Amino acid sequence: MRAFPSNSAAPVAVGEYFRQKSAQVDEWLDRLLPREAEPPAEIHRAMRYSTFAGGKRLRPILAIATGEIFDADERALLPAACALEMIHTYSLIHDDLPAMDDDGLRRGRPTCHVVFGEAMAILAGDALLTQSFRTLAEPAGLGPERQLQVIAEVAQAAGTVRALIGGQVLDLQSEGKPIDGGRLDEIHRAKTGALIRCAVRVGALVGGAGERELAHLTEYGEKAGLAFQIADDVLDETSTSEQLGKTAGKDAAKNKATYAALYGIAGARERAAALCREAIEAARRASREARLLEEIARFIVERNS
Ligand code: GRG
Repeated sequence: MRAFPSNSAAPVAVGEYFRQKSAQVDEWLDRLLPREAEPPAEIHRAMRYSTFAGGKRLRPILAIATGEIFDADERALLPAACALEMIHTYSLIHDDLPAMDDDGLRRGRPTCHVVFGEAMAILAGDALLTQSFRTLAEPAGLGPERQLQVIAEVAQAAGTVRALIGGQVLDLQSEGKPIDGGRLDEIHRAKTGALIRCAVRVGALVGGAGERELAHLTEYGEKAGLAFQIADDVLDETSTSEQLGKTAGKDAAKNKATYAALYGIAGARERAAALCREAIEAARRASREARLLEEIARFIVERNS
């Protein structure tokens, strides 16, 4: 299924890759989510409203790019990649709720609770999480052992131990308190990094990567995940809400600890660049076919939204 020369010496057109794969992810998401008219229609409208609001699709694309290194079967890879986007979208819906970040803008649109009400937004998040695991449990030709491994991997990343929900808890508990770089890393390795690391591992597992490759790719995912959050903190301070599609400057306004606040904009950029270089080295150790992962690591720190 590889449409791009990931093993070629020529620079890979990462922008074009994102465009093609985003379109493919959107097609599969459309197939995998309940139709809008399906009763009770309101919840399906809310799920689709937030899912098809124009996200970058970074997590599914990381899973796909990693799976393609091992010539993974698209019929197993695409649903698994979409399951990750469902979880990511659920986390954004819940993160924006009044009880959490209380935000009115996401992916360039009013947030789910602003349009559908708080109760429906909570349910839309819950339903996307549930649909994600239903998708992962559908027969995918992977064999039961590998399929269970993928499901367990995603459940771990979405959970509380060094994972999405646990990171959110640490983040909430740290508000208004002085925290050091180690604690900030701990929060974001969990809150943001776990799902990015998981995306790379899911792609590798679906593709049947060996232990050695999986270890190097895991390191890539961890470094790229943290670099992503540092870049996000910098963008929060240097971009407008229009550019980001979400409310800019929110963390600073809430006096939250961020990489930009802790290290300064230049210092945070340097740290992100160093992590990007380390991620690229790990990807090279994993495979000579990992050129796209190298380009995606660069995109993660150089992006402007
Ligand atoms: C409340 C039970 C319960 C669970 C939710 C809210 C939550 C747990 C976790 C929050 C996780 C979170 C929102 C992390 C932020 C990660 C981040 C930087 C998101 C932005 O990702 P992009 O830039 O967004 O990839 P797009 O819109 O492009 O997909």
